[in-house]
Amino acid sequence: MSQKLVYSLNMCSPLSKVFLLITTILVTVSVRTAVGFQNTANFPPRFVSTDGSGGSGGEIVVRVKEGSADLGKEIVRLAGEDPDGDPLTFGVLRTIGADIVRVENVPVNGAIVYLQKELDRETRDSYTVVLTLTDGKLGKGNFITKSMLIIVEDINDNEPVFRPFRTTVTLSEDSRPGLVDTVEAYDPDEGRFGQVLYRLQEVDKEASAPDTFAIETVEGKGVISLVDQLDYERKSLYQLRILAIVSNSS
Ligand SMILES: [Ca+2]
Ligand SMILES: [Ca+2]
Ligand SMILES: [Ca+2]
Repeated sequence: MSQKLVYSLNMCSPLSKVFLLITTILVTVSVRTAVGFQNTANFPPRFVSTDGSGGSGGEIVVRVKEGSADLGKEIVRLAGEDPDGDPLTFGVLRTIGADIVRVENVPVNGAIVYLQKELDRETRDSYTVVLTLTDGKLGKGNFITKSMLIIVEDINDNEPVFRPFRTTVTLSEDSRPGLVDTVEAYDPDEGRFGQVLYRLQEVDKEASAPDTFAIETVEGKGVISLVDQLDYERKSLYQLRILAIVSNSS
């Protein structure tokens, strides 16, 4: 019994020495790795909110007016921060449509986005551009990105244009008051800027017929009606001039 016990202790002793040695080596390696990691780590920069138009959260939404009013103007200010204090550079990804803006870096860690193209809402009413941010340590072509939605607001820059219509209408003198014809003018602007109203304009005393014909705006169309009796012997030709007008106030 006692012999067996001694033998067993002898076997254990070298094993536990080896085990302790390995453990020590492992601990040393682990410490070196941790120190090395801290020396080369880079924390990426991030966008921060400036005027509430976009922080680290969702996309930035800005509104610009079509036409020349906002051309060259500042549309949004960007700001960023970097946990390591690296200097930051903002930019814009050169995707289709991104050339409508120019990003100018300003100290400290900020940028101003300018509108550099005149926009036409009737051609395109929104753009999404991708803003970029780097601390110079993310590697070539790598950026922190944030999308910016640019909504193009309407101005009243179109006049209504008449769709083809009949220029001559023949009525029998015994026609009863009622519908004569319908005209329509189209204005591509939005809302009231594109809402066409119709009026009859007096051409001259002889030709005009304010009491004989009337026009009403119904669902965007001009409905011309005969509102009086006709008398061929008294008057056989009427000339109507129709105005398509659009309110200029939004
Ligand atoms: Ca950094
Ligand atoms: Ca218009
Ligand atoms: Ca317009």
